[in-house]
Amino acid sequence: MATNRTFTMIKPDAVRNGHIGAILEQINGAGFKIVAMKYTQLSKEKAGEFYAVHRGRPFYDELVDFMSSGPIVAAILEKGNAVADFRKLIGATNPDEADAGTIRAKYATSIGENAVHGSDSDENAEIEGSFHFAGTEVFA
Ligand code: DAT
Ligand code: MG
Repeated sequence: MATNRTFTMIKPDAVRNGHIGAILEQINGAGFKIVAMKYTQLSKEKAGEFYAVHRGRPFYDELVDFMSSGPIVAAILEKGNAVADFRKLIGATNPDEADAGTIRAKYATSIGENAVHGSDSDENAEIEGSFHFAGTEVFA
């Protein structure tokens, strides 16, 4: 994946709360093009694998339970400076610390259930995109 791509998930809380449409509109409005997208649900095993870097941290089990608790929207997004610009668009991990107007400030309910995922590096964007999508499911 090129460095102008990032990976996102609309998490189960935001899906349950009816925010898929508003979040996708904000993502498109900020200039991101959707090059891959699916509505799916992670098994506990898949969620654990996706967040393996956090294994052993006190919130890991809760995170895995939450991320497998309902459907998500997974997508690969394209834009110049995608990773950094998308992290700016979603705001801080803890919604209490997220800038006003960011997706997490508007739609997250807590630090654990924070509405959206955004990759933290080009390398992880590539790994995470490939985790969810086959090459034939990505439309440049
Ligand atoms: P981010 O999602 O902003 O990249 P992260 O990679 O540090 O944040 O953590 C991954 C997810 O784990 C995060 O979106 C929500 C959960 N999490 C992180 N820190 C937490 C904490 N202190 N308490 C509960 N959940 C937490
Ligand atoms: Mg992270």
